[in-house]
Amino acid sequence: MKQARAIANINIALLKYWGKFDEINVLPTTTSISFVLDRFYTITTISILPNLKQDVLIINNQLASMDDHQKITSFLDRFDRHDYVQVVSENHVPIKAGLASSASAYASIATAAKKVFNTHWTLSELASITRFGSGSAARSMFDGFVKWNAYSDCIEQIHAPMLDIGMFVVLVDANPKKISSREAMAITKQTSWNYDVWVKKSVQQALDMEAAIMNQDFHVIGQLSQQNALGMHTTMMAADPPIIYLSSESMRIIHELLHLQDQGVALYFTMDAGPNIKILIQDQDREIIESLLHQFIDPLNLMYSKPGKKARIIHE
Ligand code: 2P0
Repeated sequence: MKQARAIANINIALLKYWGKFDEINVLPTTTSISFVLDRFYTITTISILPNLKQDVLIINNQLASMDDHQKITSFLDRFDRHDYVQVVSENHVPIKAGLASSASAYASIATAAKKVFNTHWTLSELASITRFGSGSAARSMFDGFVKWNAYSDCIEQIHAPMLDIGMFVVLVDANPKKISSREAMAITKQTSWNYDVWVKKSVQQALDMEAAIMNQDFHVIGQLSQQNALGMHTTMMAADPPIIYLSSESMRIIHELLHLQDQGVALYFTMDAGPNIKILIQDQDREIIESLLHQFIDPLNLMYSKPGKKARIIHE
């Protein structure tokens, strides 16, 4: 029996990927920039077992749905393999709640698959393949700040020191979302009247974000990140039918955070394809900001994470 086990963290985009220029080749319309969070991860073990007549996929102790089975099997077929495998994936992420569990899932599957199928790809080639599982997963393959350029299949680390930052995740609702990111971004791109404006704006934001990362400028990074996320959500709301991931509880928290910002508290927020809110801070401010957040967020729904590491093999 041959086996490989890999771990991958979720990543949170400071500039978002929301729409494909080319759906078949998974090429994004915008440059996205992210970093991984060490608190949320997926561990995947892939085993080549004798006598398998098809792939066996177990996610969180349950057989994968038909849909997931088909997606993961076709993803594994990209590895020029000669065996069926057993894939056992454990998600340590609230599934499908806009915390990008598909990113850590596919990044860990890709990393374990490369090892078990003995595929001779560079990390860059592997990351590029990973995007076919889930676009955002490709960004979990690197340390530090990671960039995926618009119209490109190239995902790479930005070579700059990591800032001493952290992120609070506010869990607003851990239920599965009603519409997948894949479907929602396609509807947004096709129908939203302000989608092109957001894409155009993101060109300058990407240049500014990269410069801010090079300059280690936390405030510019935070401001750009917040503007970009709010912009992404306005494109969804302007779609037909409108896509609204943010709930009334998300909005209540956003108003409280804006109020803290007005008072000079150094925090910035971002939201993905779900109602949860992520709050970017400098790690040195953690204690004071946490006590401020506790005034309007149940501590049970608040989780803090530092930046994590790239996807990697943990056991063979
Ligand atoms: C991101 N999201 O940049 C954005 C922000 C969600 C909101 O990437 O179709 O699940 O599999 O490539 O990777 C979620 O999109 O979409 C995502 P597919 P994916 O993190």
